[in-house]
Amino acid sequence: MFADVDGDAYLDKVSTMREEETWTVRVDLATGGGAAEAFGPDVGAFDPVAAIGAFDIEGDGTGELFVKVGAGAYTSLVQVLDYEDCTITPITLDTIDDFGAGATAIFPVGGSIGNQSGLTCDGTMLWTVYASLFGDGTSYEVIEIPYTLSGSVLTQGFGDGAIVPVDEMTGPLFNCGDLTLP
Ligand SMILES: [Ca+2]
Ligand SMILES: [Ca+2]
Repeated sequence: MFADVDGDAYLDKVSTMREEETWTVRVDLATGGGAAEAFGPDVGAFDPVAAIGAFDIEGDGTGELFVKVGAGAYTSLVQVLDYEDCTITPITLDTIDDFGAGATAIFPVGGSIGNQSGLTCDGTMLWTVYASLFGDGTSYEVIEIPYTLSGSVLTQGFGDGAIVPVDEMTGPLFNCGDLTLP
């Protein structure tokens, strides 16, 4: 698929390929050059790894790479990677309570009627969205947690919760520009 990764307004090619047990995500710049990064052997064991595209999370002019690295029956796993100076770097998490700090930035997107997970981008931050249906089925509890990107680290901020009636839910699943899950 094509996306502007380096911010020069020319579309670059983002692709994934498998060599034996290892998946690689690869960027070929429109102007020549590029980069590749291999995922660990535990990634893509059951599902094909697929490039979703690029979106500029923090608005610095260069796109971050979004790659589907796994999927269950209802949920996909989306990994976010940084592209900078011909190098692809997996983005890691810095969390408030240090639980999960340093972990690779991989987020669930999808879910069932009862529980949904998603990602939202507002041009300055990335938000994780979790919605769970109350037992009476009339409304969701929606929790949004912001992450600020600096270099190749996403730093977690304090989350916000809201109660949203079922008929006002618009499906918070994946709202980062034109990106759609493959
Ligand atoms: Ca470009
Ligand atoms: Ca960026």
